[in-house]
Amino acid sequence: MAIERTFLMVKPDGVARGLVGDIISRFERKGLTLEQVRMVTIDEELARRHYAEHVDKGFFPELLSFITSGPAVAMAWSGESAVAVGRTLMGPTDPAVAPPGTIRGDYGTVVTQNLVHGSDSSDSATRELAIFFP
Ligand code: DAT
Ligand code: MG
Repeated sequence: MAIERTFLMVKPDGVARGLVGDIISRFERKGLTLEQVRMVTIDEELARRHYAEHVDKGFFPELLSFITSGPAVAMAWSGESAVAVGRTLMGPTDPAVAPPGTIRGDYGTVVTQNLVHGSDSSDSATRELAIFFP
């Protein structure tokens, strides 16, 4: 048992589709606590820092184009096992195979436009929170 912080973000597709309230509500109803929130339009430099582990991947150009395409909602959340809880509510990376009941499973069909980002470990959370909430 440990209170953790995690970085969650509604990506540009989620904002454009009017799903910010639904997505925030899911994390709230689960029992996580919203600590900080801000809208941010991610530029290339920020995208390369946030997605540093992916810059050399074949899909990075598409990811870059998508993540910089409009405003996103960056958030700091806290709670018991917040990192794992956030990932569970998001669902697997590819919405096509994400189960119903998860954010990606309920709202997406393609891997690039998968609605949400969530830290995948406590170390990632620390790194990502420092980028978006310095
Ligand atoms: P996650 O967002 O579930 O942590 P990730 O860190 O592996 O997934 O990848 C970051 C984002 O990059 C992901 O949300 C969508 C995109 N992506 C990942 N794998 C991809 C692939 N094979 N093709 C296209 N986009 C991909
Ligand atoms: Mg990831």
